Amino acid sequence: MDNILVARSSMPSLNEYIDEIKELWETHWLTNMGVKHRQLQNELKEYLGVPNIDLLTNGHMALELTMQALNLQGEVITTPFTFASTTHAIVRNGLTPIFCDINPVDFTIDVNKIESLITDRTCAIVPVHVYGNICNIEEIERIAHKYDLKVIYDAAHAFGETYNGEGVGTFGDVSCFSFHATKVFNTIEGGAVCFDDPDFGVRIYRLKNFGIRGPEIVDGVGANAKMNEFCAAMGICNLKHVEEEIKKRKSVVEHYRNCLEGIEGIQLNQIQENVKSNYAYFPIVIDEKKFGSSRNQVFEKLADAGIGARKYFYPLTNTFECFHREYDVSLTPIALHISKRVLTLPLYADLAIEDVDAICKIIIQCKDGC
Ligand code: T4K
Repeated sequence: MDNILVARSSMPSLNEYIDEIKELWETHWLTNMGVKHRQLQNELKEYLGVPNIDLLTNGHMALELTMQALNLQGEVITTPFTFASTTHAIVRNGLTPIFCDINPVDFTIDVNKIESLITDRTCAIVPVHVYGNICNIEEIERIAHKYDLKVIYDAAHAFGETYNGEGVGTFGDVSCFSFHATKVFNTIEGGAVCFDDPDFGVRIYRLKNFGIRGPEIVDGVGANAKMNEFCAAMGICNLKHVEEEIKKRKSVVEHYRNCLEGIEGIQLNQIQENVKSNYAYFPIVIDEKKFGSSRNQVFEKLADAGIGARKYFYPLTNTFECFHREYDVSLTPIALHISKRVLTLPLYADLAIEDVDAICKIIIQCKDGC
């Protein structure tokens, strides 16, 4: 068996991509909101069912510039069970992350614990649709409304999902997507913000282009976060195949479920009601006492066989060295518990069913000791 990694980029055929980028050799227009950028933006707006969208260089800049564009100040309630990006975007904006625990069922923010963390310095909530599991949108909306807080969803894992038939990008003030190479839909590197308020759209557009308002006016301290034409062209190609890709992911996930369902000590990712899933990740949580082997032992056994499962998301962001123990991890006990037990198994559209079988076999062999 060849090495199998946790993800594998979806790619169009080489000819399809060449056809899409050919005209760039005629126009010599390679970046700065060109034809491909505009086309992809329009197509994604429709596909995601959102009122407004802007494209950026990556999901991280989507988060970082969103917080800047909303002029946030003070404390932001978020979770530590996420990729570095979510927390770093908050800290890099000079904001203070206040870590809320997650719920043990779908690993999203525990809405019952948000209100006790709100102070007169709280300005926003940044929940994460982790693994594509949709947060408790109604409750977050209720709390945000009650305390007049902004809501920025980290929707990096939730591309194309719907909740009660509505695109996930329509919830909160802003939803930030990632189109990284490892995601369900990729533009090589890329990201987007989805939002309702046109004024926010003006601000984010300027911030992604150095704060330039007009040829002779620069009235914002912006960054450079423009998606280039080659990335946009990759997105145009990949978008044509994304439904098929999600279908293939679904059958991989169903096969995993069939193989691993009901094994004592293994918790599978929950299937959410009213959610059209994109099958972004397949996490399992291993309870050593019941399963007989630890997450780390299973991880090592898989690695020995050339299978690159990943510990997304371990360590928690509130334990990162760069924060020098500034945050008290005992305040997020469920997140800590899950992060020590979670393993994200390989998942991509072309993962062969025989490979899923082989992965599951190794895991099952670890039952009652590796
Ligand atoms: N918020 C959340 C919740 C996120 O998860 C992320 C990103 C962001 C925000 C920020 O979005 P971006 O700024 O990235 O757009 C990967 C991705 O780089 C990252 O995008 C992703 N989350 C995170 C969960 O996973 P690493 O460091 O684990 O990636 P790496 O290089 O180890 O790749 C993982 C596997 O993917 C490889 O084993 C093989 C495969 N792969 C990788 C690359 C780079 C490919 O098939 N093709 C490739 O080009 O972070």
